[in-house]
Amino acid sequence: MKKFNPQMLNAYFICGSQDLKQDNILTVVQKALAAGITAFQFRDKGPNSHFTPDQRLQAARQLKALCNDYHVPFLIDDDVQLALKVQADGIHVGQSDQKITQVIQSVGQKMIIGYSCSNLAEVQAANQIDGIDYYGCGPIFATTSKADASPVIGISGLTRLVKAATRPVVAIGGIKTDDLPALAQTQAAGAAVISLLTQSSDYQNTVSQLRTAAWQAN
Ligand code: TZP
Ligand code: MG
Repeated sequence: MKKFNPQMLNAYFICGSQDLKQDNILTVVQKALAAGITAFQFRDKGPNSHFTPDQRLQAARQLKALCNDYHVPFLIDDDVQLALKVQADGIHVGQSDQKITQVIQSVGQKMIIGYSCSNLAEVQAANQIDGIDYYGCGPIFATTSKADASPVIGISGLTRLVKAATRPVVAIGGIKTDDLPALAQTQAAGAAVISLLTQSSDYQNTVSQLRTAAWQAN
């Protein structure tokens, strides 16, 4: 059964092996969970991933168990087969991943479904599709964590997308703690971050700032 709650978007951590230099992903995610993240997405892909497909599967199983211990939803980026195999709590898909309507058909009843939308046309099209739980909108600012990121939309772009969206929106891309008040003012439901946490020297403090921004209550 899917158990989506918009508050899970408040402090949404995304990570894969490509985002870490020497650290073990289990150690990093454990620290983030202990600090209070509200959702975790395993996004392991691209030429800089350290994992073979078998290692990725093993890591996904271990990360799912870890998130389970903390009662935090475990989502997988893009890979529907992997998500089904490890019985992930959710799947996040982009515009150029497997078609969203197919994803909904494969997992819709049992998994939380997130969908990336980076412009008004994408939000309006997504609004017409039943079964999506939330939109990931961005990149808000320049990011070095995603090579093929869409053009930056800024706070003004995010404001437009949140207004048009019929679902909760999590902001993504280049987000720093100083940006959180402005992001929350757009009535977004939270922030999704990679480097803000992987480069943080104080996970407790960073996650607490993410959690306590004045996000849209829903
Ligand atoms: N999608 C849009 S921007 C982005 C993704 C996965 C990367 C976000 O990483 P960071 O380090 O928080 O900018
Ligand atoms: Mg994707």
